[in-house]
Amino acid sequence: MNLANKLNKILAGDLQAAARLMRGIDDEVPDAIELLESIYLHTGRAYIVGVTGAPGAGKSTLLGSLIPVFRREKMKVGVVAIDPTSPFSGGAILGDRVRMQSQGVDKDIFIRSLASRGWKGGLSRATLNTIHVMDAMGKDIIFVESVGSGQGDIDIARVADTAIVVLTPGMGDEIQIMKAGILEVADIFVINKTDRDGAETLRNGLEGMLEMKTYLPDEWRPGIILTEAISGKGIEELAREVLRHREFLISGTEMEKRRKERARLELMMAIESSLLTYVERIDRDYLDKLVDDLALRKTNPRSAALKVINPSTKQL
Ligand SMILES: Nc1nc2c(ncn2[C@@H]2O[C@H](COP(=O)(O)OP(=O)(O)OP(=O)(O)O)[C@@H](O)[C@H]2O)c(=O)[nH]1
Ligand SMILES: [Mg+2]
Repeated sequence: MNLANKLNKILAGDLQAAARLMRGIDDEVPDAIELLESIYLHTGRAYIVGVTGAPGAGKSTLLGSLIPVFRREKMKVGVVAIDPTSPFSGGAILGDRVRMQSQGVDKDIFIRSLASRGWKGGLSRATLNTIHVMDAMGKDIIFVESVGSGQGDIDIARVADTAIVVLTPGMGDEIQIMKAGILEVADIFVINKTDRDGAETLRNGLEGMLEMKTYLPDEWRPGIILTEAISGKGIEELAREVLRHREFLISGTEMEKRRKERARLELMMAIESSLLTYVERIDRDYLDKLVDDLALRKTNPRSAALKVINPSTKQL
């Protein structure tokens, strides 16, 4: 099958074609990479919601209840679950949960789990690629579930249109909030497991922290939504808050700003990986010659490096 055919299948939302492409991308099959490149031009339509929080905070359970709300609105849903930490709450379980809720297989929900192997807390290339494929497939909304790990949260928030941070009462969350700097990145705070003690204390603590920050009249002030994911309490309200934030982004310049930020991040990541690939391919004999020149003090390391990166560079 040629590239155009494969592309059309993805754009038509073909699940098998998408799964095959994602496997191909994982294995770095050249055809898959080429297809991914052409897909990019058809992305940018999906709304991306990041859901982050400590392991076991209830992110998957929340999504299990939240997704049906969007499905009722006929929105097509994609879910990327990064690094399911426990075997009990991994992507497969999330899949089961969503299927349970939607009574049978719903082909308009596409879930994919990604391991964070070799990923140092930042945003992985695989996450972005998976988002792009789902976006091209015509998903209206894509949820990205990831475990909060300090700096990592910030990166997920950078690619999300709406960043949801899930907290639970009684775990010293106030300190966690301060430490991870999530106050800066959250668009919506969820206090889940409100059936447990301490939800009000946590809400007050959070409110107190939000009050310390001054918000301009046209600036978004993060809302705090109380939920009980297992029973579905607060879920409708959370869905409304997501849509309200989307309206806020669209009505001003914020959406464009976020999308540009994401494009910039992707460009920088692509430059980095291209450079790495380039460095790996440098002719070893040429390198040896430069090493000899250096050893004989015929040149200096910086000039030699510039010569490798850009052979037309004159001696600086
Ligand atoms: N009591 C109570 N338990 C909940 C609630 N929401 C989720 N849980 C439970 O908390 C546990 C963890 O829930 P998950 O949804 O798997 O949490 P997670 O944040 O996705 O976990 P990881 O993906 O491992 O980080 C499960 O046993 C859930 O049933 C809630 O509102 N109240
Ligand atoms: Mg989970």
